[in-house]
Amino acid sequence: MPCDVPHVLLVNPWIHGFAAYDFWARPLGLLAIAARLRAGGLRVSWVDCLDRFHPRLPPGLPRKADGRGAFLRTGLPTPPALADVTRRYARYGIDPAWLAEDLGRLPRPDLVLVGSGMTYGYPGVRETIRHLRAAFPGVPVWLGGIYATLCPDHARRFAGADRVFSGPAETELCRAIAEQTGFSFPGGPPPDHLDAAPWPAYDLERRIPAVALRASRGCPFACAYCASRLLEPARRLRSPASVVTEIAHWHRGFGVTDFVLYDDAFLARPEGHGPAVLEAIAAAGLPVRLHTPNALHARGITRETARLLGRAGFVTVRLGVETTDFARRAGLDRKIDAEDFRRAAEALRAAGYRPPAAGAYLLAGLPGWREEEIVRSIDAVHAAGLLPVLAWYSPIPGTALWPQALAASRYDLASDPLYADPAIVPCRKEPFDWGWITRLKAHLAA
Ligand code: B12
Repeated sequence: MPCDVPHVLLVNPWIHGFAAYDFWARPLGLLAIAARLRAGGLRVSWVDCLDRFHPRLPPGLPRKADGRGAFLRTGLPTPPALADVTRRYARYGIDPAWLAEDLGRLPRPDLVLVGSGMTYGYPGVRETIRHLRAAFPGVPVWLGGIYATLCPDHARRFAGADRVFSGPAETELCRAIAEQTGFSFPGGPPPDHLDAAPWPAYDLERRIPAVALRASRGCPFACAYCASRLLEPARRLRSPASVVTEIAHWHRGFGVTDFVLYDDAFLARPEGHGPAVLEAIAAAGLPVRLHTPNALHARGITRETARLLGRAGFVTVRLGVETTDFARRAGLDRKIDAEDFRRAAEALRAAGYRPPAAGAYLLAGLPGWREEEIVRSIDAVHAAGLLPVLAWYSPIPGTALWPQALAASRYDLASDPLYADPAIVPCRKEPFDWGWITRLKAHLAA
């Protein structure tokens, strides 16, 4: 490899927070960028602070055969802004000393790229960047990803990066790398050519517990609580053949058996796309399991699609229901109505899906929502034969619900992304009743 080829190090940062578990949380965005740079001829290295298979990890970290598992958890002092929270704060991911060792074994990079996840996890991003600077003084560190996109000003002030990119920044990033390094390289297809983009570089990982992929980008809906439009403004579809070829590649070449769909609205408009993808996966007949931790669009579940889900190998199926109080949805979303929910639940049951494999997400902690309303939704989901799964609301700047979230919170939400942590139920006024969460959990289990 000639030495004038730039060496780019990509780093998946730690998560800091009150709770984190690997529910198939794969660094899809950063690995997609790694693949693009590698295809462009750059030297690429990869370090994952969330590595659940690091050789220095003590044995016994809980793992499931389907790709999920616990991160190493190390207690940290609670940030002063969250001093009132009685839960324990932690770093999730590998020990900083192991990171330092791993970085010490790498040749000095010309550039470091750091990804970011949930906005409220940013202290983990900041700590990661601090360690990268100590290991490679003078090397530029650039930041992108979800936190960088949703809170760009905050990221510029607090993350400690030299440059912050927002949104699907593939094209801008490749141009900036060429400018920074003086190395001109093909930046790959434009982001809307989904079939032509190189597959995320999961092969850079020590072990691939599961592969996350997308059959589409963007969302046709504009729900008041969701940031999808801010992160991915355009809806674009991938061909069924491309999805199947990627699954076969990871299965046959790397022995991956578990696959996760990260689509925002799989089975949503255009109606034919999702079923065509399912048909193609089923026709390939690969012995793989698929999971949808990010939910399926319930309106797209008919008796036929439910059967197809089973034939394609979908094991864990979640519907995005949010609330079964359908009159409550005005101003929030127009995704589904009572009839859609009834039909989807009935179709899943007819196809043989049962809890806990078949579940429905319900939002909890939205501004103004009362405990008894959530309890009613839990009961309705149980009655429909599905597992209710609570998704606690995380307020996001730039979404339609943000002004109401600001008004409903006991914190100054706008002052710090830490307050977007769903684990602290930020959109409730004081005195906050922690028993609320305990009671809902007990009701879920009942
Ligand atoms: C898949 C997904 C999940 C997965 C896990 C994802 C993960 N890896 O952690 C699952 C289902 C487990 C999940 C769980 C949750 N999620 Co979620 N999730 C998503 C979803 C749908 C897609 C994220 C994704 O991977 N996108 C695909 C990749 C390709 O995009 P990307 O990472 O942004 O990368 C692109 C760019 O950002 C850029 N990029 C990335 N890195 C870098 C680096 C550099 C240097 C550069 C230049 C560019 C760059 O390039 C990439 C290609 O364009 C988003 C919504 C959305 N549409 O984005 C919500 C979203 C991120 N989730 C959200 C929430 C609320 C949650 C939960 C809290 C839900 C709950 N209450 O339980 C949990 C918390 C999980 C946790 N870790 O603690 C919120 C974010 C909240 C916040 N405050 O940040 C979002 C935005 C949805 C929403 N409500 O609007 N989630």
